[in-house]
Amino acid sequence: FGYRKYQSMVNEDLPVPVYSKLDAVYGDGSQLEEAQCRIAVLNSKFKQFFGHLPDIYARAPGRVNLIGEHIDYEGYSVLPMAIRQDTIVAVRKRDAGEPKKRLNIANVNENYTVCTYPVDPDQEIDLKNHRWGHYFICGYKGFHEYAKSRGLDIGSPVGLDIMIDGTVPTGSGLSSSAAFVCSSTIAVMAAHNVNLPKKELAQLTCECERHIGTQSGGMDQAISIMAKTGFAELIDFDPIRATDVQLPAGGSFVIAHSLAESQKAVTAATNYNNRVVECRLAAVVLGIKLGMEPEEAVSEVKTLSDVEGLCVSFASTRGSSDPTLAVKEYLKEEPYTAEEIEKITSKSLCSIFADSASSLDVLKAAKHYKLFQRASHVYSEAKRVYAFKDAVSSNSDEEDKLKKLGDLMNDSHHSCSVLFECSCPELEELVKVCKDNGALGARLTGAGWGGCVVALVQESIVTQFILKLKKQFYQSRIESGVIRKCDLGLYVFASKPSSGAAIFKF
Ligand code: NG1
Ligand code: MG
Repeated sequence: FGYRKYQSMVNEDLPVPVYSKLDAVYGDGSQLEEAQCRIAVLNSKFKQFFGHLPDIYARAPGRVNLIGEHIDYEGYSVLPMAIRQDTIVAVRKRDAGEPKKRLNIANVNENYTVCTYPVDPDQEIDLKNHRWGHYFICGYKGFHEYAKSRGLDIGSPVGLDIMIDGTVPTGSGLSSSAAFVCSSTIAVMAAHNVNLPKKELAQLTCECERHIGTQSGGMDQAISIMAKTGFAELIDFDPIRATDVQLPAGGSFVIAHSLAESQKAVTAATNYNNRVVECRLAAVVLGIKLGMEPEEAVSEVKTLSDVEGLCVSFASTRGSSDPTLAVKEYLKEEPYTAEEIEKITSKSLCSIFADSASSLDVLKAAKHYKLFQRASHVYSEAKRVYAFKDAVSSNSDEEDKLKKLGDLMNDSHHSCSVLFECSCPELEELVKVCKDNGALGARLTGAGWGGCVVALVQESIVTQFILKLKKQFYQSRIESGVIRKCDLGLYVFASKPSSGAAIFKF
């Protein structure tokens, strides 16, 4: 869009920090006490299970995305912040001589039964049988692939004992998956005495998580690794970069769970990966309509950002710079059938996606393709991210800023809901309850189809606001037994920007 690139001020060239004390990450208040308790439990369960203490711990936080949904995989910048909830992975590398050469993955939460895998960095992950331990293997495989491709000497693979403790609610759009994959990758890396610049690790962990079968963009891993206390980050891709964003004082972000769980790894073919495929097709069709040869478009165009330049030059013939003008002109609102698209591309959809098994699953499940809606969402959402960043850095007074940010969040939600269709009835109800009770803006966060809402609320009314949500959204669900009253604090809470991944060696 010809926006200026923001000057980077962060530490993406530094390696993951290694600490010998918990307070470097968890401060000195109740969070520190909680962390001390978690480590004590991890250690005692580790000892009980494996007969030793762990050598090393890695932690990585979940995140809440403030704005910029479903555009990271299209190459556009996003604006998340890390939350305090995180995953800690404790690991001990078995000596080469020790028996039982397995990867043993246990969890302090006994609902997650122990998973074991062979000591084999080349193993295939059995995607048809989803197991929670697969997320660790994503990091394990990814780190070894990286080491191999860079010629790092990490010795031959040995058994690992692993114990996990996660506090990011799962299926909630707060990236429990990325917290798990990032902490696992870092734990394996640290166990092999390697450390990498954060930006390299952000790229690597994004590739790691794709082993689970979702065609993810890199937002979650980038923020989990590069976050800094007190700042949200504008994340750019290609190359990955993070720019600190200081949120205006007087505002607070409240996260509230819709209680609809979204199991992205299981629903990928109809939800997440479906949208990735639709965006690619929209980009290819736009490219052709704007003058590319079909063959060239099919082989070169991967994302909507690849054809943005063409869309903008089209718009300029109309005296505008808005890429959605080209979308309106060249894509029809009615859904496309596969045959209609194949006529434009002169190539069968199966051959376009022949190299991606998960995309072929999408084609099998899809009835039609909503190219107009998906492209309109992506281009407009990409603009809202910069508008958000600009509003934060503008000179207007805090109240105006907060109002502007809230409006952008509301527009983002509307676009996700109507154009990208990644909302659900529970999220719609919760967004409405938030707005009815004074939120300046409220939107689904993360992939959607369930999970959490993030609401921007005046700091002065946060306590009151949360009470209202409890009454108007959660009370009936407590009465009908969906959740327990004592767990409410896990489902609705105010959140401050927290710090990124770290390694502990005590
Ligand atoms: P969550 O909410 O963690 O499932 C997913 C993707 C992001 C991004 C958002 C939508 C993964 C690991 N994460 O997040 O990259 O595309 O959806 O904005 O797939
Ligand atoms: Mg996820």
